[in-house]
Amino acid sequence: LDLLEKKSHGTNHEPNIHDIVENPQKFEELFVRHVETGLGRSMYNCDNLAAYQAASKTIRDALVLDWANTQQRQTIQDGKRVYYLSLEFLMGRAMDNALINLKCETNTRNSLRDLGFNLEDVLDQEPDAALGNGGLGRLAACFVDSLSSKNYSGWGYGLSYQYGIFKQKIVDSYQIETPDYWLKYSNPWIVERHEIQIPVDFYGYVYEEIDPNTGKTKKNWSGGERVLAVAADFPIPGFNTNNTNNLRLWNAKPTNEFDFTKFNAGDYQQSVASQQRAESITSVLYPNDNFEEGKELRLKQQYFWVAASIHDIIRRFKKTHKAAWHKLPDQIAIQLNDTHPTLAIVELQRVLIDLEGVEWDDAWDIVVKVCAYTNHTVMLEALEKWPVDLVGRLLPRHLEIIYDINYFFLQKVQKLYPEDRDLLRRVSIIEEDPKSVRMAYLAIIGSHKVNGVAELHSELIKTTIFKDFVKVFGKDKFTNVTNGITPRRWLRQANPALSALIAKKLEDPNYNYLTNLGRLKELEKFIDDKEFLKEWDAVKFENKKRLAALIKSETNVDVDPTVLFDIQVKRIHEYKRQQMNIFAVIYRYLHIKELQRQGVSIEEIKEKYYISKASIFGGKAAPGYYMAKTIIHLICKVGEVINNDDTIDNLLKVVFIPDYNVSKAEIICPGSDLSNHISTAGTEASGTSNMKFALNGGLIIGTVDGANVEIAREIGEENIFLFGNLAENVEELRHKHFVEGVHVPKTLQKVFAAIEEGQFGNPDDFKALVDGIRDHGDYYLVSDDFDLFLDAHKKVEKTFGHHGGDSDDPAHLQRWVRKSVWSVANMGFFSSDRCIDEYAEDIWNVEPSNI
Ligand code: H53
Repeated sequence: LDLLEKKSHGTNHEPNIHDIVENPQKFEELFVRHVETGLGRSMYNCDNLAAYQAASKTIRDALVLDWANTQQRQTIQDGKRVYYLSLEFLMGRAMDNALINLKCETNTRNSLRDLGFNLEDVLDQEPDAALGNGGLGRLAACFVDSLSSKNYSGWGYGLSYQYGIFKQKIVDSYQIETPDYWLKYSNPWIVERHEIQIPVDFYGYVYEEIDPNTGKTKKNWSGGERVLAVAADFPIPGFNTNNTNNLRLWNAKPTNEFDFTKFNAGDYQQSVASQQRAESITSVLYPNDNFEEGKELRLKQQYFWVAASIHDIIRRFKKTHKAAWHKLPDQIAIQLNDTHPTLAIVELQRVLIDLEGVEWDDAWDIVVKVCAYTNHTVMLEALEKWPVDLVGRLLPRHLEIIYDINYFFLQKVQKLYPEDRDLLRRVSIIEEDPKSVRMAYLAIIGSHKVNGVAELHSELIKTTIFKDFVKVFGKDKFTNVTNGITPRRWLRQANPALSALIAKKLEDPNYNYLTNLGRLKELEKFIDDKEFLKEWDAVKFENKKRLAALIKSETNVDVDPTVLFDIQVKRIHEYKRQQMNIFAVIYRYLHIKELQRQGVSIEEIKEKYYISKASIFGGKAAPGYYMAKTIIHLICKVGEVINNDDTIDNLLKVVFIPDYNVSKAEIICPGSDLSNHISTAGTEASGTSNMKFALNGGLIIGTVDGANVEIAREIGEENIFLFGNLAENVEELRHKHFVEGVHVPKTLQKVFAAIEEGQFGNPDDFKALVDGIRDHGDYYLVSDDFDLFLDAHKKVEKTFGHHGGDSDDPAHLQRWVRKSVWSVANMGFFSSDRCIDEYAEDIWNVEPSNI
């Protein structure tokens, strides 16, 4: 420890982060060295991209020392470690975040200026690390930030996809997907660990042999195809601490074990080709959100990642604890982010019984104590089920173990409920027709805790999809950890002006409130301070201008920053109901046109009916999801018509921002007046963009769903526009649709009529969308919630008033800005730091390490 102490104070030769923070010359010197020797360029032809790479390398080199020290300290302290297994980490950009967490933004800005660069332009060169689809992947990214910032010893394990989530282009109002080769210029934030190579086997067969030590027969697996997992590490800096954890992503590489049979048969090309196939395992992220496609390569990805991670975790444990397996649950917690890593349960059991010779019962006891599972959805199409045949072919030994786990589990169930024969069928890991492995059930059985991600959701899983398991295990196994977001990225980084204003009011020049977000509550003191409300509103206005500039550059549409910005950005999904939003926009437009026809002037319309607004959309549709793509097409076509109607002044604009991603979200979230979180009640497990918008002072229009419920509780129901049918009524309404047919309200009928008349292009393009509601049961209850949605919007407009960007408007300040301040003051609960503390206490049983 003394040695570490010395090193972290910079007595070794390498510069550490503190040198760079305190000494701009040092930064400049290192920067130039990276340009000249690392990149092989001269300072005379160093462009922004090269500057980004050199600056990143400079910061990273320093960070790597904190990181190495952290790892050594954690090894010496030998406390319990947390491993967060997630198939997705939607990290976004790293450099800006590192500057903020390491508190060297100002120095870097100044140094870069001295060298002739502008920090923002340099930051803009970085491609997003977009190794995730949406909420689930971004949550994992927020969690690793919090693990570091709160001084936990916690690593992330994932896959290093060559291609992240596709890039979305809008061509002729349609979504087009293009590949995201994000590693084009190599990534300065990745530390390739070529020495960490773990062989992972697939296929093959199982055989029995006599264990020479015990004389008993034991099972063994001989794999038929071997791939190497090679580590690529991302250091994860904490805010205001030198605790720097690791995010380890695996790359698939061919082994050097050349296929000599093929080679000797003269088929050199083939033998090389089959080697190359190895790399395909980590080549691409599956682009579905809340939907499982069931492709063999996906299962291969899952096992590859899980096997490498378990092996790495066990190797680290054995270094200190040898074969003291009973200590494993005191040393290691593994969190399964959704069912994607469920095979970790099976792999850990296999390692213990087949490779380490632990008895089944002892091993299983350890596995269950180590693992915990987070569920993120109740939607059936998102729950993973793998065909038994496929699992048996790819992982023959694992299938046997799954059957054994199931056998012992069903025995237990039978003892508990001998008279309920059907229960066995219902809770079996194996579904009979078609024969498949229910991964969620396996995850529950192999974990000591199962959590949902918002209160409502955690209650729902206990009464619907996992009801029988509550009966078997008791309700204490099921718990809730409401999601959160990291305030470092989603306040400080996304909204420098607002975070500075807050720091000023809290008299916290070092921004310590960012790791103690409850302090926001102190803003309530200023709620009657008119000058403060004006300052607050002025920040929002600047952020809206920044967003308007993004919209201009992305869509070439001019939006007036003084109008209400009404935003819905998230993955496109029927359950999230972007279709309901665009239908409401159409209704508004038709009504405006109707009023115009009656001779009402634009001024009068503004006076009596509608305030001016811009409806802003963004989000990707899964490439194979026809309905979602249709919704995008409709939004774009409606935008085309409305934005080109020069008779309506600035009353209404509709834009679709292409390629919504983390770095765009950082501009979009601070720029909202209002954002939409309008999923059918009971379908959105939590939602996290609701939190991002609210933390940035935007108000919310939303259904009584997911975390909206808790946001309303925290900030006060009078500060959120809630509407719509409740989760408890959804089943009944669906049944009613089925029995009586769907009742489409007059308002929505008008919208459908306009679409079918061809006002927004070829009506055939939208047939499935309209028919799905009117004639095919309206599964997502758009018809039931539509008028309630319109009413809620009326309330929004009354509250917002005719603001016109004029900060002196007392009515606007009193009605709207006050709500904005009050909301932010009460958003402290939604920090992902709070989530991590809850996981640590209730599920992992770990404490922050001593720094
Ligand atoms: O996970 C988020 C939730 C959100 C939920 C989302 C999610 C995915 O992004 C992908 C698959 C899945 O099953 C769930 O839809 O409500 O906020 C993080 O928990």
